[in-house]
This record gives sequence, C-alpha cells and structure tokens, in this order.
Amino acid sequence: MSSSGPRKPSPRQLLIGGSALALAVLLAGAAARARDDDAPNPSVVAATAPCGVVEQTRPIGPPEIAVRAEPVAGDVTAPTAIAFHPTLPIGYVATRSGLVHRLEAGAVSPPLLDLSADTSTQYDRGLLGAAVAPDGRWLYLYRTDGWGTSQLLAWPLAPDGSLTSESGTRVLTQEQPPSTHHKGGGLTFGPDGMLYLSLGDGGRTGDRDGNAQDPHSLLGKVLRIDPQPGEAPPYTSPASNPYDGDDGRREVYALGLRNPYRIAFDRGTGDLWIGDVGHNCAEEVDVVAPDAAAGANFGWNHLEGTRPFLGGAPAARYVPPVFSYPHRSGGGCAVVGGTVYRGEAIPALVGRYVFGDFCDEALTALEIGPGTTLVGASSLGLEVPALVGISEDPAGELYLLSFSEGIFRLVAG
Ligand SMILES: [Ca+2]
Repeated sequence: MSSSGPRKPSPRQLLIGGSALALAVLLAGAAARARDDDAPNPSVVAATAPCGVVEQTRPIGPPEIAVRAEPVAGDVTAPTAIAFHPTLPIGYVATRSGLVHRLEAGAVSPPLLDLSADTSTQYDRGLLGAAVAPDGRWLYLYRTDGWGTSQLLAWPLAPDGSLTSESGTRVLTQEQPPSTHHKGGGLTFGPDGMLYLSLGDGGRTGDRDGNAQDPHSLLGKVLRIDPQPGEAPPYTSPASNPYDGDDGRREVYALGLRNPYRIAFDRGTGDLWIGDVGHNCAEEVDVVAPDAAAGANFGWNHLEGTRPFLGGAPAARYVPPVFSYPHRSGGGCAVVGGTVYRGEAIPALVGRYVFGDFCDEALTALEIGPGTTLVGASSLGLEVPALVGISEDPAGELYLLSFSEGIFRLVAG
C-alpha cells in the first residue's frame, strides 16, 4: 500500500478476491436474473430486456479538488460501516462477517464484539450498518442473521463507550424472501433524532413481488423509527411518517427503492441522500429535501434510474435521480452512496456530495445548487478498490471503507 492512497488492483486481483467479486455480481443483479425463472412474470421479462442507450445525467469532469486517502492503522477485514460516538473520540467499525472493532486515536483495535456465528455473509448479506444514538447510550447494528433474516439490534454503551453486554437486544426484525440479494444496509440517525434504516427489495428478479412499490411491505424502503431498546414495543413510528397503518406500514418513510445500500443526511441542509443500486443497466443517486422526503417514491421497479423498467407507469410522481449513470464494460456496477462533505480538512470540497462505485474505482463529487439541483459532477481522481462505504465523523470528515484494502481517511491532497 502506498502512502498516497489505495492502489488500483489488476483485474486479476479483483477476480481472485472472492468476497469482493461475489458482492459485485450480486449487487449488480446479474446473478439473480438466472435464478427466478420458474414462472412468467412481467418483472422478470423486464429484467432481461436489453439496456439500449442509458444516458448519464451529465459527464463527470476531471478532478478539481486535490484529495488523497490516508490509511487507518489496524487490522480489519471487509469493513462495512463506521458509527462514530457523538461525544467521545471513538468509532465502532462493523465488518461484513459480524465483527465490531473500536476505532480510537486513528487506529482500529481488535474486535470487541463477534456476531459472526449467527451472521450470514452470502452475497449481499452480512453486518452492513451501524449507528450510535445521539445521546451516546446505544450502539445499533443492522445485519442479516444466519437464516438471512434482517435484524436491527442494539447494545447499551457505558459512559466510556465500552459495551456493557455481550448480547444485544432486538429492535426490529424483517423476514426476507429466499434470495441472498438486496438487503439494504443504510443505518443512520437523522437531524430529527429518529433512526433511519434502508432495506432492499428482497432480491427476487426485477422485484417480481412488487415490494418496493407496496407500502404494506418494509422491503425496498427507507424506514424511520423512534427506537427504545429493551422496552415493549422496542420502537415506535413517528406520527408524521406518511402511512397510518391502514394504507401502509407505519415504519415506512420513503419507497420505490431497489437496494438502497447507503443513505446519509447532509448535516448542512438536512437533505436525505440515497445510493440506490440498479439492476443491469443504470446506477442512481437520489436526494430529497427535508420537506419532501416523507412519502417520497423513487420509482423502482417502474424505473431503473430514468429508464422505464416495468409497466410504463408515468414517471411524474416519482422522484428522479439527481445523478444516474450506465453500467460500463469494465466500469460502474454498483453505486456506493456517500454523503455531503461538511468537514474542515478539505475546504474546496465543502458542500459537495461524495460517492463512489464498487467497480468503478474513482470517487465522484457532485456540486449541488439551490434546492437539490445538480450543478456539476467531477472526479476526485482517487481510486478506491472494492469501495463499500463512506462514513462521516462528528467533525464532518470522511472515511472510505474498502472490502479489500481496509479503511482510509479522506484528506487534502
Ligand atoms: Ca429510482
């Protein structure tokens, strides 16, 4: 590893990286296509349609801002998320296999929690999300258990940030279809103090069960809940959520998503950003302002990016992606949503949304104008192999998580 940042692996290196390749295949949806062919279904037919010409929202310009990736010390394998403590100078690093490490003084410590015995890691599964409550009293983890069921779990934290119990308490459980794909993974507290969890459509080809558009399903959604671990019930849903229980599940906040693997809030504006992994043709980044987020429908499975997918439904009611790009041979395959940079280390980057792609290794920065309009897109010229996450610390600085290379801080170049 050079000190200037992650080096780009050869195609051979990517091919022999078993877990990395598995995720690439499955996030892109290609593997699922061949599995669920037991019955005719419009979504399956749509799933096999050729892409045709898929437009990119706008070209990605050359690098304008000098950045580099500074390695974080310590031994960690396949990190998926970092949850930073709101008041202590520590973070909790989740790994795909189910380990949680402590991040302190710029280094990762040996695991303090091991959930690997009951965490499935097939394809999109694993320990995928982590968040610490704003009051610092609970660590929340999102994973798929040994059966593939989605679980949101909570661990009490001591005043010094240590875990006070070996076993967590369940907050939310969601059964999953018999597919190893599209389990979501975004977990974060919003500016309103509520906990947001993004779940994928469950992974059957083309969302053939229609989960993402069904407000009675938690799949293909961003959920918003008020957790109260250890109590009964362990969470409530804010009354301002869009559905009242009769017309849809109370937990549902936003819908029409395929695999919203990463979500984040802009701490400057409160905008909700989503990286929604596409099917075979297009990747997309979504953003919605706070006053338009509740009930926002991002279009899947009627649209993949801006491309009609199923049924030719009118697009007007759907929130279009702020940025969409086609799959490219040897290029982008699965968007990895990041967040808007609000730190101090890279002044030129302030206000820009930073995201990447699991396969296309250069980070991109989106410049956003009034509201949530796109002003420009430029490369950051920084290649991160097998990128799976971008985490923000309490100071607004960004960390890059790579399945194959570990953890890096994004710093001025
Ligand atoms: Ca969409």
